[in-house]
Amino acid sequence: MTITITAFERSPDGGKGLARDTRVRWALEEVGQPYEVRLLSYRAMKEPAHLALQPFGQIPTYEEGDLVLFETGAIVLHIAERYVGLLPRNANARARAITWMFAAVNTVEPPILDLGSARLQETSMPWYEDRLSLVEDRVRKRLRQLSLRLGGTEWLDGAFSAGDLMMASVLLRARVSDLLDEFPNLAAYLTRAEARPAYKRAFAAQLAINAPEGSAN
Ligand code: GTB
Repeated sequence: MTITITAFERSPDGGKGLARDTRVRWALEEVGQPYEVRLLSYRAMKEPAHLALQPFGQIPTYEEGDLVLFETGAIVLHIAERYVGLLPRNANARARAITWMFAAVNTVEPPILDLGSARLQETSMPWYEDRLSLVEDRVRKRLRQLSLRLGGTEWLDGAFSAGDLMMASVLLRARVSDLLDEFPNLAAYLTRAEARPAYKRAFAAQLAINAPEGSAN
């Protein structure tokens, strides 16, 4: 059955892989499933046809036969459950990998997103510098906790899993702020994740669409 995802016609990041279709592409590459991409303009994302698939007018979505999903956590979990390669067979190990997926989107990602919004939208506010340092400290707190748990291990819990895929996807946004470099084991973890052939294919696919003219090679 054909899998179709949606993505930005042109991502605001110009192909840095920060838009969330990248994590879905990555999951599909890890499990070896081909997929098609429907590119959407910002306006098309707000039209009824797309709102019927994604009530918040966002990308990505996932279509497979008559199944339509949104929310990257749910999409990656679905891919990991349907195809082999992203979740361990052992029931407890599987539950722990899923726990890391939730930790990524529910506990680590929110302060990182908040930092991104502050830097993008609040720079002209008189309280910007004060708030920035508070928000940065909230990110640092989560990164420190994650760094302590990861320690010197390769992945979060045994073999690479959907938990690592989601966590690495979230950390990519933290790297933009340089805070990640304060935690060398997390920076190395992210580098390991990006070195995976499946990630490289996913990154290249989104870059081919989003890179400024002539810079994709
Ligand atoms: N919780 C949802 C999920 O995980 O699926 C969030 C989806 C989401 O935020 N989608 C964004 C979107 O559609 C694109 S990925 N935004 C348009 C809107 O809300 O109207 C977020 C994103 C966008 C741009 C960059 N960038 O340029 O660096 C990075 C990440």
